[in-house]
Amino acid sequence: MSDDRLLDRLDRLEIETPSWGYGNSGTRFHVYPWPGAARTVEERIADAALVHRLTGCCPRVAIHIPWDRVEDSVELSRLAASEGVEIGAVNPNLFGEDDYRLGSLCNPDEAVRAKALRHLAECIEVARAVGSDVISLWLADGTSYAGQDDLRRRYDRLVAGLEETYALLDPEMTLLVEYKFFEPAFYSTDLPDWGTAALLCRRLGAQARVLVDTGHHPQGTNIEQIVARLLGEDLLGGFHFNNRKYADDDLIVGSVDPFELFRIMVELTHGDDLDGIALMIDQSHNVEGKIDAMIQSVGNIQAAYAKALLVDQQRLTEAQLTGDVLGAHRTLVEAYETDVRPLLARYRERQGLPADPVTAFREGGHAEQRIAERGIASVESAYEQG
Ligand code: LRH
Ligand code: MN
Repeated sequence: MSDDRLLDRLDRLEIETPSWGYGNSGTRFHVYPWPGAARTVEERIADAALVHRLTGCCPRVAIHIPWDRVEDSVELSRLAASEGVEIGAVNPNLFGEDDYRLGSLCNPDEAVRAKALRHLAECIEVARAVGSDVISLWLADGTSYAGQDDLRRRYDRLVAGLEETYALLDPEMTLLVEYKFFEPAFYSTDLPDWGTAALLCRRLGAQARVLVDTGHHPQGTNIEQIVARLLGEDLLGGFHFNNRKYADDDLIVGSVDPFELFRIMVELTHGDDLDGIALMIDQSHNVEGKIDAMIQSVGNIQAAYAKALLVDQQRLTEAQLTGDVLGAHRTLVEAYETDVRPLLARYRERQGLPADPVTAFREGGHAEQRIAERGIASVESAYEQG
């Protein structure tokens, strides 16, 4: 692919950042407060807007309800617009309340299921108010002991709950269905894998699509093959990019296995463009600064995307069709081993962006300004809240 075509593709690459990636977050052991970290939805949007100004490719910020709930959602979208970004996917939260101990849509208690549906209806209303057409749904629902509940009855409840939710969507809305193989449930998860998510999306209809969170698979899973399958079935709706070494670690995307991220991008770039596929980041920055970690993440995605676009598809296909195993593999690795930093610097230069956005953030006084304005917000981990 010519550099110009590649630069055009980079110009069109859009990455959505998560509001929850800008605030203090941690593990059940401790939450280490970061100086100047965002404390309110307004500050989270302001930080997302700064990331967009420095990278040029993050025009939307995903919100999570109730973490980002406000009185006037229309006002929130106006605030975002005044900062130069839009509100992206609206993420319901059906795990952060006592009532959801035994699940939300899959809960044996009908009253709890009804409560969950009311929350989903509220999130669809918020999406309408902020001008978003994406509801991004993850369910923590599951069981922790064999026999705790009937696995088929839970699935039937899940289907019924999702069908009621789907019926509430406006025609232009998309319901992203996110799966995860375990945690916080430790015996069965009601939406554990891509197959279950795909079956549900097929059952619901064309507005339902599968969301692949790169941290939600058992070790050794071939995620790019899942991506290829979902693309082939026109069921892929989007990604929650992050990286993990062990479980759902939510580390910086590409920080543990950049070759895996590249392989995923190779499948994504098979087609002509990424229309209709939401590229979103879903991370929690427990020991590092939030904003520069997000900018680093965006850069890692851009680099993997650029390398994937450099794959000599014709040579690759020839090698594959003639059974030249090593030749095919080397064609892929050649693109992966290409240094795309000069190309990304040209892309940024063309867009009037800083050549190295992380350095621009670090040397731009942005962190110091936020510490002066916001100080250090104290937070307690799950254990400390007692
Ligand atoms: C669950 C998950 C989901 C979000 C949450 C913040 O592990 O990936 O996407 O709601 O993280
Ligand atoms: Mn996720």
